[in-house]
Amino acid sequence: MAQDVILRHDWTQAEVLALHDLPLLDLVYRAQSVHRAAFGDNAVQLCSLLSIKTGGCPEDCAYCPQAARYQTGVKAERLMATEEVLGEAQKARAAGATRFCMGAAWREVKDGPQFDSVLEMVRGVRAMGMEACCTLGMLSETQAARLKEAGLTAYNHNLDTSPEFYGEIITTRVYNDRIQTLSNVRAAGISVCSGGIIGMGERVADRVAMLRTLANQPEHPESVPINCLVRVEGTPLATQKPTESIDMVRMIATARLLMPRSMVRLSAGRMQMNREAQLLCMMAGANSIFFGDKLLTTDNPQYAEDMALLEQAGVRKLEPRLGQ
Ligand code: SAM
Ligand code: DTB
Ligand code: SF4
Repeated sequence: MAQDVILRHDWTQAEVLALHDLPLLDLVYRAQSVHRAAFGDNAVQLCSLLSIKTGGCPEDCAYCPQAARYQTGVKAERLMATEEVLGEAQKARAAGATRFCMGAAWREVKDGPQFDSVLEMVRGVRAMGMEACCTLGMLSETQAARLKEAGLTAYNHNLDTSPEFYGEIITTRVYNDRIQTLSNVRAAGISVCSGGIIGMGERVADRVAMLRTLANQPEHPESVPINCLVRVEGTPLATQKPTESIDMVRMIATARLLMPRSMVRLSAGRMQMNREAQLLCMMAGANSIFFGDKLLTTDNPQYAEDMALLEQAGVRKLEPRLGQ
């Protein structure tokens, strides 16, 4: 049974750093205790991700293979046709997905036929009985309201890193633009999905500041994706040194302690992690993964491998949380 947990929005940097830097097994133990209190068990949500509009993005996010300015081999494509997207959604549902996330390599949403198509896709996904999530870049309050009206469950918009380090990674927008979009999403009554990436050359203080910023929002994001940088050739971050899996575990556990009731998603970077490391992330409070052979443009573990891992560990798959 889920028990009461305390939700705080006034974390200090020192408090969060102290949690993050606990001896690893103490940290994981505490995170798992909070996780059990908040969720009752260790079920994992299976989410499916589809790039509905790939590449050609005008932004300069240093990690991203879809930025037009980097030569990464990702071809710019047009927005996929609605029927094609819904066909993929159907397949994802048959494979066990409870949430279908659609990503577009846009700086921001523009009103017009393309946005109208996205609204149709959202309606179609909801009609299949799955949660629908979009990540389309910046969004106005009116656009958020239209997505809500179409039935959108959640909107993904990552803070990516700390306010201090942000300018080292992206120069074509500012941190506050991200916060503003999150607030527009919230105002429309859509669930917020927001997290970040580690392994971009940031300091531990930046990782901690990012988690603190997320937790100190007026409401915790309902979903917090923690990504490990996928180092893609052609991007400025291609030569970063690989991230230790243990660093992912620390981030996930700290996110779980700060935001007890949020879904914490072990997102990009699973290709570099062995099965044990992934299970340790789940022990630390990760209760959601993207499954399917591709994320947006990069590889993800094979479906059969993921199913075998969950089966072997006896991890239950979460049912959809519709109506949120
Ligand atoms: N264009 C929209 C935006 O930036 O909000 C939506 C799509 S964008 C690809 C979604 C998120 O994917 C980014 O915010 C970033 O956190 C994550 N991402 C992109 N490239 C990544 C990489 N190479 N490794 C890890 N995460 C990545
Ligand atoms: C998130 O935080 N991670 C996902 C999802 N939200 C949209 C995207 C990961 C992308 C990894 C690089 C790629 O496949 O292009
Ligand atoms: Fe564009 Fe999003 Fe990639 Fe940045 S992360 S370059 S905004 S697709």
